[in-house]
Amino acid sequence: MTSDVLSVPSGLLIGGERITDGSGGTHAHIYPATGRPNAHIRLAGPDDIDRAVASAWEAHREWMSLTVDRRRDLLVDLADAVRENLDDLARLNVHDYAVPISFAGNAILLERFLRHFAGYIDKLHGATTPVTGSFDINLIEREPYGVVGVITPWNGSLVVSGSCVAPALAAGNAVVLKPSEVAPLAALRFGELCMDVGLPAGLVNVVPAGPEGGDALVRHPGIRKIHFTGGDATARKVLQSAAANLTPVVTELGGKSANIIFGDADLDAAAMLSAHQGPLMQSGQSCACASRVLVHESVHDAFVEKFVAVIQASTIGDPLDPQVVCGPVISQSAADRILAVIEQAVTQRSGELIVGGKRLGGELAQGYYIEPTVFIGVDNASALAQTETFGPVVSVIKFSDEAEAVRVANDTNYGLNAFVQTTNLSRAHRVARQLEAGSVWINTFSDISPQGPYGGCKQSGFGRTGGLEGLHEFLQVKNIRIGMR
Ligand code: TXE
Repeated sequence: MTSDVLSVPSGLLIGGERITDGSGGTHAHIYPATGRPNAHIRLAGPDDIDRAVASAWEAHREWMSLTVDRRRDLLVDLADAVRENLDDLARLNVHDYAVPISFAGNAILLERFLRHFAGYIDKLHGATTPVTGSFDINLIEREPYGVVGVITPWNGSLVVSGSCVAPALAAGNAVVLKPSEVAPLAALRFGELCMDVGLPAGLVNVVPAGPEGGDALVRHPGIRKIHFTGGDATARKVLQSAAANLTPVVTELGGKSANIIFGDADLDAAAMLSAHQGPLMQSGQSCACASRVLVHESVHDAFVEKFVAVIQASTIGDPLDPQVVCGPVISQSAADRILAVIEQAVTQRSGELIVGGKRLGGELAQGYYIEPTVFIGVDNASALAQTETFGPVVSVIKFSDEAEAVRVANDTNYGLNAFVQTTNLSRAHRVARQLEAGSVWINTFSDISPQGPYGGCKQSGFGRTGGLEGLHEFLQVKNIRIGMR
């Protein structure tokens, strides 16, 4: 199981330059599939953040001095460069967080977001309105913030970067992108592509950093908006720090998504989707993990049998093996935390453990591998069903009617995604409108697209990425009134 890393900049990208002496110290990047370091990353400290913000302001002014068609074409060039380097980016995704190469191709979303939002640049327009009681002219304009900070989690850093950086640039902003210290590699490569295609130096600065560097970014007076993606615990710290300058923040947080299997569902399709959207995809380390599977009593046993069969037939192992669909979890501490969740659920009889529950040994012993794990008969009030596990652990809960399914699905502090498996069109629409979730996926995976606004409600955050809503997050409205006396 190799962990040799492709050549990546082991530094920061600030103002179009590679800074190898970041003041945030050096982070030994551990490859989760082997438990061994595969890169040493210089992290940004507060002074590096300050340099990045200053260079971003210069780049913003240069970016806005270009015509809309020139900005559009540069973003299209960046999308082309991402497509040309997709294999490299996918492999760096693997080296970042050991996501299986079979899934790492989701880096294509970065290209899709860039190409999609490039298309807005020469179409962004304002409006004029009449004025009550006057013949003045009233203009409504949408303007960029100037410099925005984007903070991304370790999982799906390219997808999250794409969903934030693309609209931010299209709106006219410069960006200081802070990937997680745990997964900086692919983001740094993306930063290099920004330089290669000729974006103004400093338009996209990539500054891997931990909490200290992240906090310095949030508190920086030169940062006019923050887009944060991560856990709700960290989000609370970010919001407290952002209060210092009353900096607006968008938050994309965790989830505990319900996946409702109705009696009329195609059980084979539902079992396949539930297994991959549940414990298998990114080893359940996804905000969109369908971690609570609600099954109608009429099909419960038949579904569970099929569900377990799909999981047990899946290949777990080396992320660089194209046959592998489930890799390790991100770290030793994550493995310890997830195993403790499983142990607590067994001890407290939160449900019946029917599959998995242990760390994998043998040739996988060096990596942080946990068996995909399924509990049935789970009490939705238990910690197992209420707390985001962020690992390959799912809870199966039986329900008897639609109203109960909706009630249980909504009985959570989160509200990011929900999934519905049914062949009844009326039920699909009826249930989708009752579910407290920012995104509802009916008979399909959470296949994020640039057109669909993505985000949560309740403690899954606020604000959106994608769609026109995602673009407007990076624009602020100005009203201009011209007196015609
Ligand atoms: O999050 P963390 P992680 C969520 C997922 C899970 C979490 C896991 O549900 O809850 O993210 O990702 C930086 N000030 N989503 O462990 O620890 C940190 O360096 C400023 C939801 O990475 O919250 C990292 O870059 N920044 C998502 C980022 O915050 C700070 C999809 C997130 O770190 C900081 C993917 C501080 N004080 C994961 N402390 C979605 N909704 O789309 C840390 N950071």
